[in-house]
Amino acid sequence: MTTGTKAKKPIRTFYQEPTKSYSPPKEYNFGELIPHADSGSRASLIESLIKEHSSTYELMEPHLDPLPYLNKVHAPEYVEALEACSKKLQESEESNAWFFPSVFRVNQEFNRQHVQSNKHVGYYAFDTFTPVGEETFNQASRSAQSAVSAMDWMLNNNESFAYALCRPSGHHACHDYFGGYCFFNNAACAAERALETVKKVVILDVDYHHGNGTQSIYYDRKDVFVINVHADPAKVFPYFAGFEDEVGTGEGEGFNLNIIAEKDIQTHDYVEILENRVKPALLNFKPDVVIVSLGVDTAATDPLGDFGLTEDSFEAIGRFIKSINVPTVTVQEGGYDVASISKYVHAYMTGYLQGETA
Ligand code: SP5
Ligand code: ZN
Repeated sequence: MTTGTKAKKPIRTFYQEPTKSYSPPKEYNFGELIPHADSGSRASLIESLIKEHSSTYELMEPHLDPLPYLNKVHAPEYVEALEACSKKLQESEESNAWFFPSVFRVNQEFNRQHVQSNKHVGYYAFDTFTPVGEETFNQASRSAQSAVSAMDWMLNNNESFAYALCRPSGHHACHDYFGGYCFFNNAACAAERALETVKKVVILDVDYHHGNGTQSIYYDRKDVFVINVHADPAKVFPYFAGFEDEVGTGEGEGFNLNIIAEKDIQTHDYVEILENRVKPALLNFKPDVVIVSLGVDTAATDPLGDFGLTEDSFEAIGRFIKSINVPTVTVQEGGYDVASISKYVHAYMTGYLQGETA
């Protein structure tokens, strides 16, 4: 039998219902309320993938308790505060209650940690457009559960690829504060599961936005090398992190790599960054496992981003990942062109699978 006729393994996809009902209604946009970009309709991503390409994806049940990993990546009092906030909202009179933080701890002289009411959750927040709802804690925990389960499954079964279809996203979530539509850092939780078995992990973040949370969690560590390709933070969110001179600190110095891509960037230049800048650094590190934080808000059609990537670009990114030849868990991050996100994710997976026989 030739390898050409060998049936390809499906993409093992870790995902847990329900998530459509989880839909922040609005976000602040410079003084105005607009429909929230992380709308419940983003959850249709999975339906589209499964319905349109049923032989390519195999739905897997997330099986691993995420709590130990949440408490490792995040401050336990932060995890508790988020749980308490969602619970208080459930107990409130209002149905489908959402709390928008608007008072933050920043660097104030006095910062009393007393999260007794949901109104205090701003202690753990860094922006106004990431509201907390009744289902936020559950949904964010399940999202992390998909990520740790994908990693656990891949390592336990000696497999080389798995996909965690996470929502909400994770890469803006820091050790003890949330923002950028993210609460728990799903990629970091997966990294912590990996480190129980292996020694060195790369997190490659290709979301349009810089993954400030992932960077900050691993900034002083040399066992997790964080590589980010993203839009210029001088111009776009998260504004205060993601510059190229941020290279890590202490033991972690040299194990954080930020690469800023220009507005309107297209396939050729994007792949050149991956091949010429990401690949040598990544391979030189000799990771046992790679985690890809896959945002498809780099697409030309994305309402938040201003990159110029197309379906072909995502295929090329998938082929690139395969060419790295290291076991990989792909974790879903952003992507807000709801009508096309499944097309972009599928293109990435197609590229990966093509790479397999190339
Ligand atoms: C996971 C992820 O991709 N989070 C991104 C959060 C970025 N939020 C920036 C929102 C500010 C811009 N307001 C939207 C205007 C839409 N036209
Ligand atoms: Zn993003």
